[in-house]
Amino acid sequence: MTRSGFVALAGRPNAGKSTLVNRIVGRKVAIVSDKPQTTRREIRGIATRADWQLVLVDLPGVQRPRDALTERMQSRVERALGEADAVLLLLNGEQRIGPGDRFIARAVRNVGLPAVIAVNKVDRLDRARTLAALTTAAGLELEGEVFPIAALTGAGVPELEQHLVSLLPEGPFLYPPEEKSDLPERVRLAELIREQVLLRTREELPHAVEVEIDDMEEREDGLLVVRARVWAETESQKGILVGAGGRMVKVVGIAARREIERALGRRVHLDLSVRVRKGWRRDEGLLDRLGIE
Ligand SMILES: Nc1nc2c(ncn2[C@@H]2O[C@H](COP(=O)(O)OP(=O)(O)OP(=O)(O)O)[C@@H](O)[C@H]2O)c(=O)[nH]1
Ligand SMILES: [Mg+2]
Repeated sequence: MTRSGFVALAGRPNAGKSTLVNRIVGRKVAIVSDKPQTTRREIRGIATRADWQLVLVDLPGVQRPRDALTERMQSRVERALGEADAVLLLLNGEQRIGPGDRFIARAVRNVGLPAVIAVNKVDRLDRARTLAALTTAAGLELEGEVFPIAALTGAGVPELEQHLVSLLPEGPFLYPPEEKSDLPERVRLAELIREQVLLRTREELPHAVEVEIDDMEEREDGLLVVRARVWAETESQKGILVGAGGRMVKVVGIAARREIERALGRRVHLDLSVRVRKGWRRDEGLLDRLGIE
């Protein structure tokens, strides 16, 4: 008999949720950055072995909603908790437990699902600090085991994975075994471009950027032409994204093209343009089109 089911991955922004999903799935299904609120959509990462299928629901980091974008991110988290078989609360071992963690712990208690806590980034902690982090994690009063892990290096991840699998109900696989993620291809590629923008921007800009694939066209010589739009909210943001003499958009384009070529396993021509769309984060129609629901 096989086991399969959904584990919702909750935690504050930057805890390392997407890094963990990529580690368990064994492929980059969710983009990662050192900026908070990197993940905007719910992304399902699917790990399949001979007798189990674990679907990890990578959620946006929980925080206080500020606009239509963050409101959608928040309600996505609540809905996902309602649909999961278990919840994994990921804590950043480098930080103290804060109101954000308590808020999530309370939400998890309220849905009454089996819960697991993982204290992440223990590669950055010595033994004493790791033990202290595990003790404070236990103080969140969630019933369930606590695991020390480093999603980045993989330390402790196999033990956590086995435990999560043991919480899944018996049943048939939910996705074809070769499927790794549920994101439409265009969104996956747009995210790879956004990741390159995040790597190179600071402060408000990472939050102000969204990427949309306009068009994908196969040329006769077999080259795939991808046209994408990078949205900014203001002209000055656009100026930064384009860069002096167009240097920034060029560097982003080259790096993103490499990522896209790796993801698709084929040669690609990437055509990037930067556009301004004032207040896109409050534009419900655009958010719908971008698949942020
Ligand atoms: N040292 C160390 N860094 C880590 C580890 N896991 C994740 N990180 C780093 O932490 C940062 C945030 O990682 P993400 O996976 O994007 O975090 P997230 O929880 O998905 O963040 P949001 O999508 O914003 O909610 C990145 O710079 C990662 O490289 C870890 O185990 N050790
Ligand atoms: Mg994330």
